[in-house]
Amino acid sequence: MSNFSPAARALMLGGTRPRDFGQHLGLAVFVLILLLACIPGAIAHEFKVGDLEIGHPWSRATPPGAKVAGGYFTVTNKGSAPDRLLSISSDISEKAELHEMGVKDGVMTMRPVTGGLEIPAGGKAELKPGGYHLMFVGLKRQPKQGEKFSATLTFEKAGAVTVDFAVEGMGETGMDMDHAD
Ligand SMILES: [Cu+2]
Repeated sequence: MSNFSPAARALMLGGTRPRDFGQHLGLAVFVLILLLACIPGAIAHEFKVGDLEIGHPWSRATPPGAKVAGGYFTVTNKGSAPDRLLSISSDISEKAELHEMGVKDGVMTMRPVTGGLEIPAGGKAELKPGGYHLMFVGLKRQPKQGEKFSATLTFEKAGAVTVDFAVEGMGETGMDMDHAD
């Protein structure tokens, strides 16, 4: 053993370099997780009303002159009875509707949902691009990336709650389309 250089010995013993690298990588990941945990507002924001949790409401910046903007979030129902999203209102638009998007005869369409959206007991409803979503119709101004605007969601059982929609970039999903109303 004493005939080998320290480097060679280290290599034979399994090497310290790869292990050091692994430790540093682990530390870097740990620090990154800490950093993300310290700025929850940038990652997710959440609102509660009754048994419902509304996760990360977000919208998208719109081009000048746009008349509508989408709204997306998840609703988790921690209760033992189903609830229902009945109506939405916001100062940013004349009115706000609940819409459903789907493909019919190969054409992407969206239509207002009547009767509200059910949030099953112990389950969740997801409003996202390409599926159920809110539509802020008759925009009074264009939502700008990086800002937040508030909207009030009214549920059948849990009642009303005002949440902040975080405005993200314009091309956030690549699913921009004309509104068919
Ligand atoms: Cu729509």
